[in-house]
This record gives sequence, C-alpha cells and structure tokens, in this order.
Amino acid sequence: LKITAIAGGVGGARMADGFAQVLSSGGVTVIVNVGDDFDHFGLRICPDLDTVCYTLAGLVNPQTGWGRAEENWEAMGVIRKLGGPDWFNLGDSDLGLHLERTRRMGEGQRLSTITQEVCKVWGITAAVLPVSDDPVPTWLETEEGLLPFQEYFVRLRCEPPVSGFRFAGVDQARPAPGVLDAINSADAIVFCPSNPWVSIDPVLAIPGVKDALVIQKENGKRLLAVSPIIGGQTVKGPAAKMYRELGISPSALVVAAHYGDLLTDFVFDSSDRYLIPGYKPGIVFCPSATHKLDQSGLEGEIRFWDTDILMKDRADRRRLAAEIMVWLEEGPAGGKA
Ligand code: FO1
Repeated sequence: LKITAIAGGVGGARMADGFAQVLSSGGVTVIVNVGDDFDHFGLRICPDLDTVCYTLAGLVNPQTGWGRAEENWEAMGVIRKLGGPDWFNLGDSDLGLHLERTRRMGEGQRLSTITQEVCKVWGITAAVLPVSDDPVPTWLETEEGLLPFQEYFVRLRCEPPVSGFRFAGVDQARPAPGVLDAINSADAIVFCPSNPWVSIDPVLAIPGVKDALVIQKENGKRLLAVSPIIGGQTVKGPAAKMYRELGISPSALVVAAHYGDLLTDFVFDSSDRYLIPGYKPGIVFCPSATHKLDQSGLEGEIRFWDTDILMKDRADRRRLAAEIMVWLEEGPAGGKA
C-alpha cells in the first residue's frame, strides 16, 4: 500500500518515520504543516518541515524531538552575549539549513523544491512535501491578544489561554506541487498524532486539500487518524490544554469527533478503551453523537482500533506503523457500537 501521511512536528515526524521503516522506498509521502513557519533574523525557519526531515534522516535531537543531535550553540551564545533575541534556539548546524534555504528562496526557488533537494542529500526515501509554497502563518487568539505561533509556543511557553486560531492568507494559498497528487494516488491517508488545531487543521484549510480528501473517502479509500491524546493528556505540546481552554474536555474521542466524517478509521491507546461502551477492535462508533464537534459540524461513523500508541523509540514507531498497515490491508472488520 502507498501511504500519504499528514503531519505537524514531533509526533507527526515519529509516525512518518514508522511508515518509512515499514514501507519500501516510494511508499510514503508526508504532507507537512507550514503554519509554524516564520522569519527570524531574516531567515526562513520551517520547524515542522525540518523536524520531519531531521527525523527521517536520523539527524534529530532525540531529547527535544526538534533540532539536530550533536548540535553546537556558538551562534546562539554570541546572540545572547550581544543582547539579541535568544528565546528561539537555533543551533549552528540548524542555522546552516536556514541560511541556505533563505538564500535559495531569495533566488525564487520554491520551498517544496528546496525540501526535495535537502531530502535527496540526506538520503530520505519518503517524499516530504510542505502543504503549500505560500506562507500561511498561524495566529492564536489569546487572552493576551493575537499572537504569532512561535511567540505563543516558544517565547510564551503556550501559557496564554487560547480562544481561536487564524491561518493568515489561507484563502489565497495553493497546495504545493505534488500535494493533491499524493492524496489522490495514495491507497490510504493517515492523519498523524499531531495537534488537530494547529498542525492538521492548517493543512486541511489549504484550498483543495479537504475536498480532495472527501473525494478519496467517497471513492472508498481509508482515512485513518492516530490520537495525539492518551488518558486525556497530550503526549507532547498544547493540544489537550487548547481543548480545555475551548471548553472541550480532552480525550481521544474528541479528536475523532474533531475530524468527524473525514475519517473512516481512528487509532487510540488501549488504556482509553473504557471510553467506548462495548468496545472491541474494529468496532464502528459515532463519536460526534456523544462528543462536541468543532466548527466543521461534520458527523460520522468511524472504525476504532486500539494499541499502545506511545512511541518511545524507533522500534515503537515501526510497530505502530506495521499494526496500522495490517488494519488497512485487512479491510473493515468488527462490530457496531
Ligand atoms: N521549540 C521550543 O520549545 N523551543 C525552541 O527554542 C525551539 C527552537 C526550534 C528551532 C528550530 C526548529 O526547527 C524547531 C524549534 N522548536 C523549538 C520546535 C518548534 O517550535 C515546535 O516544535 C513546532 O513549531 C511545533 O510543532
């Protein structure tokens, strides 16, 4: 099977690495959020794209999940000493990528082309596609006003309570070359365990992307999401906190309801089985009947699967991806809740 994964940063990158381990070269395409991208020191920084590429290349810092392993911080030390903005940590090797990417973009090259070339040099066999070559920065509506994503996420450590999200310029944005093809030609689509609000929604908001996914579902393809929430908490990042601030009690089920009838399948952690009365693997359940939906207003019946979804190491990623492949290959099974 050919899988197209939709991913944000750390969780998405780890899931994508699982599929890259399990599937042959050419079997995995990763469509990546660009809402976190921003300009800093005059450089174009693309955190989710870089996290996916560093992870797939085996270069990522295993502690943070972003940035490079065995990194040096000389440049950051100089900036700090000079009293410059030091809230966003850019390692020396990481800066090399930002410098070269910014240079190429200054020459008019597309982000998607540059990413393809970087992946080739690093020996990445999966296709990595920014969802758009157009800038679509995410802004957060918060109690402290409208904040650009990285200011909220890194400088303010996700502390200001959020009330909404904006994807600036999204109406004019176009999917990057290859994105719609990757959706149309995939045998199945996987929504990685990324933040639904600020990692996956900005991808779905690019004109044409959601429509292409709906058509694939109507054509009988499987669209499967993996929960980023276990036991009411996010594995990493502010998704659970955001749900609470928006008046929604976080659980795997609200994530399933969030995507609503875009999905055919949902994978959640075995420790959350109690959330579905009479649960057995492959059961069909309608989360929107019991859980508040997001603004999409979608409804839907989704087939639920459970396993240990926490990816602590590379072997976990491989195992989770392999289990998902079995569910996708086996076809529908199980009963109705
Ligand atoms: N996250 C942090 O929490 N602190 C940082 O200083 C930081 C720097 C950074 C530099 C390059 C990069 O590619 C990612 C970086 N991240 C940092 C992660 C990034 O802010 C988030 O992981 C994503 O934007 C959310 O998916």
